[in-house]
Amino acid sequence: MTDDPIYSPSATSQTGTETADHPARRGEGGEWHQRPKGDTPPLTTAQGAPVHDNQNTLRSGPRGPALMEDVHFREKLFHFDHERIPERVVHARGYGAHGYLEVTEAIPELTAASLFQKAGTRVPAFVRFSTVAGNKGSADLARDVRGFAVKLYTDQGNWDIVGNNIPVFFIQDAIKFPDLIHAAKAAPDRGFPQAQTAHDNFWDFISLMPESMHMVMWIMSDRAIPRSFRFMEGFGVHTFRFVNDRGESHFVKFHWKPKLGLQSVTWDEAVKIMGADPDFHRRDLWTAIQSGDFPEWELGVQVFDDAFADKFAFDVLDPTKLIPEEELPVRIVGRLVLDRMVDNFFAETEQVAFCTQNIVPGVDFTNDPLLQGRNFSYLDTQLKRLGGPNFTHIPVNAPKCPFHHFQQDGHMAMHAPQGRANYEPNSWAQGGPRADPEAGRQVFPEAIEGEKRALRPESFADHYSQARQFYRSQTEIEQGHIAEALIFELSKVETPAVRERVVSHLPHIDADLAARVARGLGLAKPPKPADPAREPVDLPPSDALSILKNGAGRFEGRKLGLLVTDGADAALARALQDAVSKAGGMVEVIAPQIGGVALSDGKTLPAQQKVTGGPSVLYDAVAILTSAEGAEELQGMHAARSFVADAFAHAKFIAYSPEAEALFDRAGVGEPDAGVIALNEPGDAAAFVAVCSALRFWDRMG
Ligand code: HDE
Repeated sequence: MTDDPIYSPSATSQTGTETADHPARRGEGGEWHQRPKGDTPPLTTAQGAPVHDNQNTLRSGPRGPALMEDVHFREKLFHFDHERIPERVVHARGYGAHGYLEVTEAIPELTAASLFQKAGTRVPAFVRFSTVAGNKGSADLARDVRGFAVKLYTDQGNWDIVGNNIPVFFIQDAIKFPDLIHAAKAAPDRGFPQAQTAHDNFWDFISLMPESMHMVMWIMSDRAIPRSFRFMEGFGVHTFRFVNDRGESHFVKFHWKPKLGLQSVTWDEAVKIMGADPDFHRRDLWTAIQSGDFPEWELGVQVFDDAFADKFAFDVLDPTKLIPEEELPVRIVGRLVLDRMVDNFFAETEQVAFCTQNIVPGVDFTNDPLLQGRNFSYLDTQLKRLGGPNFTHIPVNAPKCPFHHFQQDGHMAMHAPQGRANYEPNSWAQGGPRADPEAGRQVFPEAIEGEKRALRPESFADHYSQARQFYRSQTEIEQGHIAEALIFELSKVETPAVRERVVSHLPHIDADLAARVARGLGLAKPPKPADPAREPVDLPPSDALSILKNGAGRFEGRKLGLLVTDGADAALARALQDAVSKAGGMVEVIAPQIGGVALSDGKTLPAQQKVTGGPSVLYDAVAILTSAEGAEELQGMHAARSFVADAFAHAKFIAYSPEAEALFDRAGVGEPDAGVIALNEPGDAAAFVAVCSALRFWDRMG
């Protein structure tokens, strides 16, 4: 069905018309009752039979009971009743898009994977971003890890890199995953809170799991409240193996680096965005792709050998550790571009089934205990979620290369394999496929020995050193955000002993951080530090771990909120629009009415938001252009005053026309600073947009 109003909505009130006297029969009434016209296809049942009435159930007499034999009615409701499938047990809230991976550097010396043999090779990709803890309908800006799952449709089968936007994880062994997720999700007795970790169960569990401290630093940092999927990194997390065609293996960690740089929102913005636009991230991706502004990431690899692994300070199989880029640079080997939204959210984004065990020849697993557990879990979960073993028949999950196997039958089988050979070996002429030792997976013949025991390796025992390294690699502003996030979350914890137990881990990370959080919680005295399994050590700071040290340095892909009133200077408005568009950004116009405003030249500037629906938290920078009367009108509007006050509080760059100045006072904004810029003439617009590439005027928060 197209968006065009083929049917007249005015006719939707047709109810209670006796079938025999139906307007369509009488050849009158709403256009939407009429027979299909032109190329409008007839409505049919799922069996293909044309439907004769889609407004009234078949009944006995005009006010009598409905009849069982109304097959269309029964089929319609039967199908509707079964529209939902179980949501993902984690990562339920997500958004996907299509694109491709282009290899920019061939690496045949590292891997036999066909896609890496030649620079320029492109393979189709499907990516789904997600939050972990919330339900399907939760808000996008929850403080949470973001999933970054990539399915690559190669000519050797599907390869899934099911990663996150944070390079480490909470736990070291998959056996703890259900506990972690139970603790993080809504409490079982009360069914809340949802999509947040600011509650007793989560912090109780965390306080008893020192191995989670490194990840805790990441989720309390601004990484957990990204501005957009487009401005966040992705990581494969585990150490994998590359295996080349000589059977030689290297370890590898996967990275996705956003072309437009990193950017996050502040916590106060996140809280307000969740109310103003719970779909903020999905709308952002949708808008970018629909307007041809295709998001792009570089694919990077950190490749190392046994010698590096042996001398590295931590176990490379421990998923709570990363390898700093300064110690092992990331080599860029490809680019991932998302250039097409799905046709149908359910068919593709909801039904896509990522599985860590989907690898291609040339890529192999390591013994990371989390990865080993995941290799069981993903296949298992799809069976429940998608209702049977044939989920690879769903187009988004099907390989795009030829495939031949003897798996058969089961719920919803879509393929009709031919011939009698459904086993192997067989001696039939058309005997079907056979395993190919050369083309098939090259399992790295790692020598394994050891006693069969349930234990945690000693080499996984240092839980604090990398947490300290992460914290100390942040700018002061970012460190402040981590401390504030911890104070916020722990202030929602009702049990004092849990708050204190969390704080007892912090001195091993940083004494100032511990003192600040203790003060912020009003603890009478700092708790006794927890006993570390191993004393932490100081590691060199890594600039790559900070968002602000890797500032985007551009306004490209960002959004300016332009608050205007009738009579605003037309030349200024146009100059701003031009300057933003030249910088690769977008302008959204906010006006007292959605009908837009008449600018000083009498022309209408259409609006996309009414002031009450377009708070400044939705934008990266704002401009306020008014006439003298317009400024007065805005001063009387709470939403307009909040627009300015919030933009100021969130350290945004703010441009204004001289007439709008009085609004700052009324909004309670302090002394305007160097981030608040007057636009006296159209020529000032480009300079303002250039300043905006710093994204925030942090001095205001310092
Ligand atoms: Fe997942 N995870 N996970 N996970 N995970 C799922 O699979 C699991 C882990 C990640 O957009 C589930 O299809 C276990 C780490 C993403 O569809 C499930 C363990 C990382 C997605 C599952 C982990 C991830 C999932 C739920 C501990 C980052 C969403 C629905 C051993 C590297 C994929 C589903 C999508 C989804 C299990 C830990 C990333 C239940 C047992 C570490 C991005 O199979």
